Amino acid sequence: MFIAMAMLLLAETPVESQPEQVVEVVIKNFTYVTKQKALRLGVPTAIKVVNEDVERHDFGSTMFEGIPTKVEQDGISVYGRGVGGVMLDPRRNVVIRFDLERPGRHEFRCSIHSNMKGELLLLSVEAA
Ligand SMILES: [Cu+2]
Repeated sequence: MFIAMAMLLLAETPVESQPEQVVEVVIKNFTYVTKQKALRLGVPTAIKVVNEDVERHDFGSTMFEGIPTKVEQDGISVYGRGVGGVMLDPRRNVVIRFDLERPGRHEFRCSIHSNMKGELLLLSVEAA
């Protein structure tokens, strides 16, 4: 099974001028490998996707639907709403920037290799 699970913890308190929070997704041997730390809602978020394989892969997800998203690579940014995903040639990487607004379960998958799937679980954490 090529499933990578990521648990992303979200605090409910919005914080202004928060530095960007980063999620790394490495694609290696037809698997999504994620490194994650606790994330907060309403804070600028960057997903860095690195394709270490010699195959082309996709990072596709509905998690960006309807929210302003910026895709950056080699000094070029593509921005807008309704980003469906990003295709990565071998050995390429990309940064996807957006603001986390919706807690919940967000699946991502490779449209080229149907057995490649991963999931980001965005949990809204109540302050004690
Ligand atoms: Cu793939």
